[in-house]
Amino acid sequence: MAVKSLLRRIFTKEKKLVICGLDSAGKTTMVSFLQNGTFMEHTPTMGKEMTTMEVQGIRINLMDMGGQKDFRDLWIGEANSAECVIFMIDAYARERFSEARDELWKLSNVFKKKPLIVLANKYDLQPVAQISEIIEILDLKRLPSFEVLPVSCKTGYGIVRAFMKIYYKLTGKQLTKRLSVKGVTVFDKAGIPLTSSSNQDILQGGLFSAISSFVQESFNSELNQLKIGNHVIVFKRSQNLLGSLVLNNADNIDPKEAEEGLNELLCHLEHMCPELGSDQLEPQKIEFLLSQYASNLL
Ligand SMILES: Nc1nc2c(ncn2[C@@H]2O[C@H](COP(=O)(O)OP(=O)(O)OP(=O)(O)O)[C@@H](O)[C@H]2O)c(=O)[nH]1
Ligand SMILES: [Mg+2]
Repeated sequence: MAVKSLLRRIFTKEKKLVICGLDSAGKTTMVSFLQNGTFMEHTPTMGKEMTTMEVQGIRINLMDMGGQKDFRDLWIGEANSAECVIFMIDAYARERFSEARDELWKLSNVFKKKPLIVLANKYDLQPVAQISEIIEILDLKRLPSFEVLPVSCKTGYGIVRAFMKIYYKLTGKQLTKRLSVKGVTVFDKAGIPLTSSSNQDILQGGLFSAISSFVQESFNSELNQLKIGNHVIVFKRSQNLLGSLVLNNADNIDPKEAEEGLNELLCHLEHMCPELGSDQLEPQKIEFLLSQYASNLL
């Protein structure tokens, strides 16, 4: 890389992230989930495609590499000039693991000098390979440093956690703490709770009944916050659903930020459940989608 462009990158806080992996691993789906907050279908990437994101003052140039055989020769050049490389693997496609290993090891010289993050994608499907199995099959223990993280670029499972790790490897800075929500509940149009997710037993007993009865009684009111004891409960409505988040007063979370997080979740659920538009509800589907996406909020 030329001196001037190297210096420009250091001084403008510009970082390059490259995402490689076999065709159909889900690389472009990941990039678009990061941009849109939900799943979208894409055509295969021809060659490579660059996307730029600005995250907490750092400009990230994300190079999404085409995974088809014809484009794999392009990976090494891009990986060499990146600060961090992601290798994505379809954790459901066991029959392609050895092909993935061979392609990953063609980049091994790159990983002697810079961090490798392996994203084990499609963790919404069953049965997926466990992380230990992926480490074994890709022979990762022979590399000086690596990290393997499970994600689903369809449901959003693990996306925030993975991005926080990637951001740290890329910039050496921690992303500001995520929401730290205590519990999240989704209700239907009539205010009937469909499903909850929490990282403690917080949604059992009194607090949950209080939230549910509040939603039932004031479903059409404009009220979007409630204080109960040490907790703040934030409500948000979408076209066909209503969501609530329980926050701990002591955590000092900006309720506006919590509302934004809740809104993103509801938009994702509405987008993934088009049947809601014709007044059909599949509670099990919503339950699964919430359990996967909740990893981004809790
Ligand atoms: N079930 C499931 N499907 C996924 C997931 N991520 C991506 N897919 C699907 O996998 C297929 C390939 O996704 P892409 O993002 O186009 O794959 P890619 O790695 O960019 O492929 P190339 O551009 O050819 O290298 C699409 O049909 C996606 O809908 C996931 O997490 N779960
Ligand atoms: Mg692609």
